[in-house]
Amino acid sequence: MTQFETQTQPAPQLADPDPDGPLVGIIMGSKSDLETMEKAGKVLEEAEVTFEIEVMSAHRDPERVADYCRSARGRGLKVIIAGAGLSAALPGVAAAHTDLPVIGVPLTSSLSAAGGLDSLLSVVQMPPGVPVAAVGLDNPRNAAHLAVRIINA
Ligand code: RP5
Repeated sequence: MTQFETQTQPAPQLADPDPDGPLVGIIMGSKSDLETMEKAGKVLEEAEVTFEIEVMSAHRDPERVADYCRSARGRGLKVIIAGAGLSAALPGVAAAHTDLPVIGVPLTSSLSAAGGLDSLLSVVQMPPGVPVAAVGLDNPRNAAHLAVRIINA
């Protein structure tokens, strides 16, 4: 590990995560993202992969995001899908608080700059050691397909 890399600390594993609990956590920065991000849930439903879906903003609810991601592994989640628009910090912040795979979904919104390039770069340009797997702009379906592949790997 170089001086510029960080090591994400995994949350302690609970003794008995709920075997029927969700495997994928879908989170997003705003209610305004929900209609788009629900498409990831549809793909997971079709693949019969259990999931939960919640709105939490890295900027507006930072403590909630940290708590959710730190407890994710212990609750039995295997992958986090995080969608956000504008200065899309949510996927990166999620990856800072868990060692689970995080798939970022850059989203457009009514205030997007450069057609959504703002969120695309915010999701992709993570520092070494804190990875986020990014899918295309407004493409939560691919995030779900990738989550299924990760779970079945
Ligand atoms: C981001 O800001 C959200 O992910 C959303 O895409 C965008 C706009 O949010 P709202 O102002 O609609 O709540 O944080």
